Amino acid sequence: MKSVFLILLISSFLTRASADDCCAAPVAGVAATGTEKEIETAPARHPLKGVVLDVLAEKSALLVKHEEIPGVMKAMTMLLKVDAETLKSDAAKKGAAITGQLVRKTDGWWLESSVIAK
Ligand SMILES: [Cu+2]
Repeated sequence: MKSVFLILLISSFLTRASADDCCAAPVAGVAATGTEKEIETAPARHPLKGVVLDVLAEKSALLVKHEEIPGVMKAMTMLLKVDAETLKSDAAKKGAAITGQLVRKTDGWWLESSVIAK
């Protein structure tokens, strides 16, 4: 019983740690003063290059392995929310090499204007 609790504790910690890796240190100004309101009024857009590893239609999201985005994120694999139109497009296919705009919104990271990389 005790070990089950410990595993839960560790896994929740790990989940948090990886989320922090991804989302804690974006633009300096946002990190320093970040309220949700500020992020909402001025969503920065960051060019992203990556490969679609999976399509999670039920979550309206793509699992994307993206290159480093200087000053925003190291190279990593993460879930990115996309709109319904993108979800139906060629950019939402497993193995597709894509480019797009990474945008941080109050509900998480979005990939916008995503197209097949040329
Ligand atoms: Cu990322």
